[in-house]
Amino acid sequence: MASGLAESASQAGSAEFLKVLGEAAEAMQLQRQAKTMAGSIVRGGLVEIQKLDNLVIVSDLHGDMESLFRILGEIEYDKFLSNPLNKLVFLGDYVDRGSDSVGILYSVCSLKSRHPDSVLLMRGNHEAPAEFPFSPHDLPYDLIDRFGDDAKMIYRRILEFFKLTTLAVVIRNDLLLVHGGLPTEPDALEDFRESISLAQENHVHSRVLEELLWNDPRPIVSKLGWDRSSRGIGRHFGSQATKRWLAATGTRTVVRGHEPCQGFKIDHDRMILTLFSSREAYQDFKAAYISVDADRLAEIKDAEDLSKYVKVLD
Ligand SMILES: [Mn+2]
Repeated sequence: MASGLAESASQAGSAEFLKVLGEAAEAMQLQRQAKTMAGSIVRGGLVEIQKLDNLVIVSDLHGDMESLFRILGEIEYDKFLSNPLNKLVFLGDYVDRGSDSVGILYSVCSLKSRHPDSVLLMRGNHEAPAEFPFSPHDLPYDLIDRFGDDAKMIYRRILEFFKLTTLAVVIRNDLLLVHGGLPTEPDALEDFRESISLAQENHVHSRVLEELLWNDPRPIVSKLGWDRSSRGIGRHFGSQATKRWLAATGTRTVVRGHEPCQGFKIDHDRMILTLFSSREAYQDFKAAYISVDADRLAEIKDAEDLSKYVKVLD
């Protein structure tokens, strides 16, 4: 079954790709309008999962089909996704760097359209609005290779789809999920639900979207609580921001992606677990995912505890 999806993902032409992208976008639009998906509240770019059976978290894929389908095989995804209270959360960065960005987009959209209650697609910095320039951004060229004259129109539809992806997920009083990191401006925390749910709409005059997508944790930062990022966009944030966001959201551990590592790494006094799920374009690093059931998740104290449920692909 997994190989059937992988095959369609690598071969789909323009019409088939647009159909699957459109179905996923429609499912996400409907959930935003209804403000709900099974066991969860949807507030624009923020999803709060209240009821959960099992959780799988997949981080940056960057066009790496082999890693994605190894993970889907290991979790027996067809069975896993048939329970609406099982959640498969992708932390974003589907595209660029690896060899099949289009195949990854097709795959995650197909999963979302077939299992809208169980699949959650988050936004990475590689799914950013056009106002945030970054590199490498190979996706437009991959689209030309794959779809020729249709590439421009398909890219526009993909950019619209990116606006519907989720910016942060709060899982019960356990986990806070973002792609990059935590916003450092204190006003973002006054009402975290509002600042995250509207971050996409407000991104021209608020830093929240940029910081969620681009920030990285660092052990030591300036007295302001942040430093300029070596990425040229986003910030390095200190453990004070992490502490405040955990307190505001009532959670114990942050899970984020964005930085290649040996599958996972732990920062900020065990408050943050960084997960990475792509290997193809990162030969010196490892790919991993998290798989944990709701009862065990309720018992974890911090990122060190959570790391027991990280599965590193060999
Ligand atoms: Mn990233």
